[in-house]
Amino acid sequence: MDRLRWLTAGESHGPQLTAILEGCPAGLAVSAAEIDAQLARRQKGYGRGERQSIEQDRVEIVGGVRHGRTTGAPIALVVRNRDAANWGDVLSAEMPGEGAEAPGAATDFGAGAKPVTIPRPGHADLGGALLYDHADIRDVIERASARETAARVACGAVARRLLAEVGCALGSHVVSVGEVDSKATLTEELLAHTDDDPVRCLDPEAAARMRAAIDAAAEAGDTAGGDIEVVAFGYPPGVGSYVQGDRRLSSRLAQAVLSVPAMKGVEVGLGFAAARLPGSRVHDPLAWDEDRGYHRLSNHAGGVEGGISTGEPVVLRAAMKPISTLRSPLGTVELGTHEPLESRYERADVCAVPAAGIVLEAVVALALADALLERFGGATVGDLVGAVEAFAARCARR
Ligand code: EPS
Repeated sequence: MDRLRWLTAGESHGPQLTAILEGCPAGLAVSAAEIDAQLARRQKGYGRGERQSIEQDRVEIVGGVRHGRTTGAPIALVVRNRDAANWGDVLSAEMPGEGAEAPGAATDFGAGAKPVTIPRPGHADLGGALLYDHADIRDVIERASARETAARVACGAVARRLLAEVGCALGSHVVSVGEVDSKATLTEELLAHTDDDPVRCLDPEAAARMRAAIDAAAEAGDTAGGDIEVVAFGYPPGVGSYVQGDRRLSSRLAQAVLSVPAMKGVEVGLGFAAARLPGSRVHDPLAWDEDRGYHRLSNHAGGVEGGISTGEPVVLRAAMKPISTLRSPLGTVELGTHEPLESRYERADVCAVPAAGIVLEAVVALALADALLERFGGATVGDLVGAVEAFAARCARR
């Protein structure tokens, strides 16, 4: 993350999420409506909890965009937390005054002034409390919450717009939930249909069974994970490099995928399956014709060879673990007293795999845009597009 940098700040139940995206070329058409459309996609998905009925995520663009176009300055984005109104001064930056009481202190989802001292297994709770020496795990929960991903999706929406300028469009679909696998393949034509089903699965028969699996998990007080595939079509060839490990496009994409909370595995192209196949069934034969120039006859590599984009679709898969907050408790130990206890429940989703697809699209778009800008530069969108076209013309002459 060198050329296009982004940072987020804010707590799950604090006043707002804040993001700064720096390095976007000038002249890119950016609108709050387009960012809001991405934010709305992230809020949906079968298996979400009550929180999404409180939030209606909307972005405020407060820097770097003038009259609908980026200026080249850092882009500042704000997404307010509507739920903050239910948390009184629990998250306030100032010390609450004498006798101040948090509204919602009696609710079952954790809004209260009482310190949280029981770490939930699978969360950042214990590690965070020990790392930052917090006596109240609330200080960890608030920032470790996947609520933060709304800010990433806002940044990612800008990156998507930039990628569109060079003819690249990306999307995602859910390929498994628990034991249920989808047989569908995401094509460019299907990009407009990935959100038609509430589990975001393109195989209707599998989608029905995925919904049943999520219902069964909810019934059992449990949670469900799954796999998500992200595909970027039309990403220019020649981005990334083999010359240094951190320049490999594949390593940058893997880092982006694993930066999303709950992601435990990542595959590029055939991924883990490639290890079980002979080389003759893994590697993509090369070809050349007048229309397409150099190309591959298959795309098992997932659009990256030698750390360089090939021009074929970039195909990534992410494995998401089940949400760590369970209604049926697991064993834990109280912070400080060391008393063995059962874990506490704090309102959460049963399955966030469909929503995670939107977050993965955002971080992948940001990583692809960053690598693209690093390779082709550009103070303006026109500079960038011109450099991509010049490289295509150079390749066509070889
Ligand atoms: C989350 C817990 C839930 C989720 C949240 C992530 O929030 P709450 O504690 O308010 O019920 O809804 O995700 C979001 C708020 C969101 O917008 O995605 C967690 O602990 O990570």
